[in-house]
Amino acid sequence: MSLDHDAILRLAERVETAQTYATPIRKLTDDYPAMTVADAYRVQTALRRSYEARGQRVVGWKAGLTSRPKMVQMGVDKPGIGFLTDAMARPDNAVISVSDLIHPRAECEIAFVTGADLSGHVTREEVLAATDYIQPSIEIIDSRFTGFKFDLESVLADNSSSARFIAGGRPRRPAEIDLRTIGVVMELNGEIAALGASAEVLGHPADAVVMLVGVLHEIGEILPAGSFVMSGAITAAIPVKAGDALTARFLDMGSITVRFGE
Ligand code: OOG
Ligand code: MG
Repeated sequence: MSLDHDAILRLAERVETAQTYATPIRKLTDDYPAMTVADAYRVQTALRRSYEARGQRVVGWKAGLTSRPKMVQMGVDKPGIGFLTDAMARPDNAVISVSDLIHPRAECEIAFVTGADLSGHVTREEVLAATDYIQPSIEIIDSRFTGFKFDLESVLADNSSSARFIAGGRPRRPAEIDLRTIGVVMELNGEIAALGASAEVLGHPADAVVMLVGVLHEIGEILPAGSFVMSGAITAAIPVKAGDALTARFLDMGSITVRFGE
């Protein structure tokens, strides 16, 4: 850590303003080149506290940059995490407004819903044992940085580009399904836009939850029972705009559809 407390609060405010008004900003390391990953998570924590002070509730967490297609697309080679609040949730079949987003992109992810606390250094088996069910999800990300270009420190401070998320499809118990071989197809306006399989996510999506719980430990948090956890995009993210319809189909787990409007 290298930034003082005032700088952390200033950066959190800068990010919150960009998120609230959908106005792009320079990446934070342009002005604070000494910023570390630990500083970035301090900014993310200040942002989380500010949203909570405004009445939003943290309902879960997301892992990001956990697949090779995402790392290649974004030019970042390490995963990270972000928080999810009730205000970011949208239902299946929702029309998602894009006028309060800068340059949204859609991702398909395997989500975990936990039934027991997880903390510290956990194993894949411990994650699976603590998982009530897994479920399809779509994440709408929206980097607050100009041109959707960032480095690891900047994107973590921007809550890992979190914007909206949708859960749907058919929930499955982790023991019923091979979590590595879930095929996914993303259709944009009826055309196949991306496809992949869940093993793209760190070899096994539960390992993204292992990583996430480890980062939570480093920032002094645990993953409480009842959390909704997204394990990270399986394919590269797809840019979306008003008028688009996106369907994510998950093998043996149903599908989720969202439409985008002004
Ligand atoms: C960072 C967030 C990535 C994922 O699922 O990989 C992410 C970004 O690409 O803007 O949510
Ligand atoms: Mg994501």
